[in-house]
Amino acid sequence: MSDALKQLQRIVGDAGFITDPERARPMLVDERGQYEGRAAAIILPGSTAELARAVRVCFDAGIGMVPQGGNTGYCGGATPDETGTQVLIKLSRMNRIRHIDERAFTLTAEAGVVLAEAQRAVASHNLLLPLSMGSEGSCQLGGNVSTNAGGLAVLRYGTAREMVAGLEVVLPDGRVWDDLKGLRKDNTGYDLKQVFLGAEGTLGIISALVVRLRPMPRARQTAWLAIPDVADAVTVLGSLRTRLGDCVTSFEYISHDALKLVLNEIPGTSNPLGLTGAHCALVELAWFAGGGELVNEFECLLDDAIAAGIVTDAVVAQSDAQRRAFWRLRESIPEAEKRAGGAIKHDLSVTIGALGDFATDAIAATLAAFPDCMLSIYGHVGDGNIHFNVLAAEPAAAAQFKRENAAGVSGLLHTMITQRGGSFSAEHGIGRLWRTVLAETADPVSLELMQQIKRTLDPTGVMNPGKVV
Ligand code: FAD
Ligand code: 2HG
Ligand code: ZN
Repeated sequence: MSDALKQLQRIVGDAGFITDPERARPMLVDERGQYEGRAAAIILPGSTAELARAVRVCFDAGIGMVPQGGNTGYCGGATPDETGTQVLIKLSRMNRIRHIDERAFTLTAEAGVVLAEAQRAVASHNLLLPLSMGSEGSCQLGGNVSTNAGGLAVLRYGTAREMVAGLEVVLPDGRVWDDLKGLRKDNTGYDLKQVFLGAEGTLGIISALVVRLRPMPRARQTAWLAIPDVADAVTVLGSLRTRLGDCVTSFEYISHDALKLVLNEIPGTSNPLGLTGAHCALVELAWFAGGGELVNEFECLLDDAIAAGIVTDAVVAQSDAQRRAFWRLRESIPEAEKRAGGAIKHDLSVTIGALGDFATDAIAATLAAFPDCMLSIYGHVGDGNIHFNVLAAEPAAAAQFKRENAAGVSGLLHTMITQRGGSFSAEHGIGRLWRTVLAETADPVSLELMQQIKRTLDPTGVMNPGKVV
């Protein structure tokens, strides 16, 4: 073992130094099984001080460092490369909640706190941490803000970036930047935290953060709608927002084939509206007061939409169990895709008004070029963001289908979305997966600025090398 590795072991102790290959393996393979890396060591620091000392050792020795949270990211950003020279820094032991401030509506926590645990902790104070996604049982706050995660309630509450009131970051040379004051207003110079949010661990390791919370709504209503297509979903959402305002928290689209995949692959699921062959939307409203009027207005709106033919049928959840069953259908789509052999995945966004036409054209173009595929299209229509996932028609052919068609399918869809001024990675980031696409498609000045920021904060390139830029 090199001197540097021996120093790391001394800093984090035996509890924080993993050598057992069985324990190491799940941390060296990414969520989608696209990358398998090797590491010189895997360390789990127990505090910011330990993390900072460990980073300093790596910096001095010129060792590349790869931060990892829950390892649920989609772009291989948390996986070391294949050389076996990098050190994987896993944040799981830094999982303490430091403070919940009921008057300031903030949570101060270490970066390794699992999102669902943070949600539960603040809920016991009648507060809401509005970030929510299918991976919340495993992903960590540090990973969430490092990917600027989106999820299921961006429509009302914004992406992870908008929930951050303060950060503590260990910089690539081991210095600690402490900005955990949690101020609502602070215009003293540049807002430095923005640079680290969504940086996917390439500029420093987030060790703690202050998260903005919301009051816990007193009531909510969840409905499952059958709709003709994405364009109609966008129209329905427009009416919802105009007539009900900001109480619309989620508006998720689920294509008929995505729903069919879940019903086939996930035991215990059933179609809330019977097998009508329609596409669906999952709508959730949440409010504090004036619920009677809201519920009436929502029912009138659904009647009007049905009369106009933009909704063909609707069911409102009558219990929490039914609400959870609706959400399970939506959140199980990634797992259903996995069970069907996996998908060539895309995370696309355009301005919401352009989403309907984009979906129609992209479906036609993909089916024309790849007639042997199955499309699983779903996602956060309220944010102009859909997951346009392409699978082999037969699960048995999935591996070969993905191998032979991934470049062609993704090239087609990324070209189409770029031509429409959209984004080829709306919420999942760049990591290792889309680094070349970013380099090829980004505005040259944007790319130059990103590279300059990287060089300024990480001049020797030791922080998550080979990711993003
Ligand atoms: P990791 O996967 O461990 O890391 C992700 C990136 O962040 C890596 O580049 C890593 O180096 C870096 N990183 C991690 N921790 C730190 C830290 N403390 N400091 C600096 N860098 C760090 N994403 C969405 O946006 N919306 C969704 O709706 C959504 N749904 C999902 C559903 C499922 C079933 C799954 C499997 C994933 C989903 N994701 C979604 C993707 C993923 O869960 C999110 O990107 C999540 O924020 C990643 O958090 P993590 O802790 O797992 O990060
Ligand atoms: C979701 O919205 C996630 O469920 C995952 O962002 C999307 O698996 C996917 O393609
Ligand atoms: Zn998503």
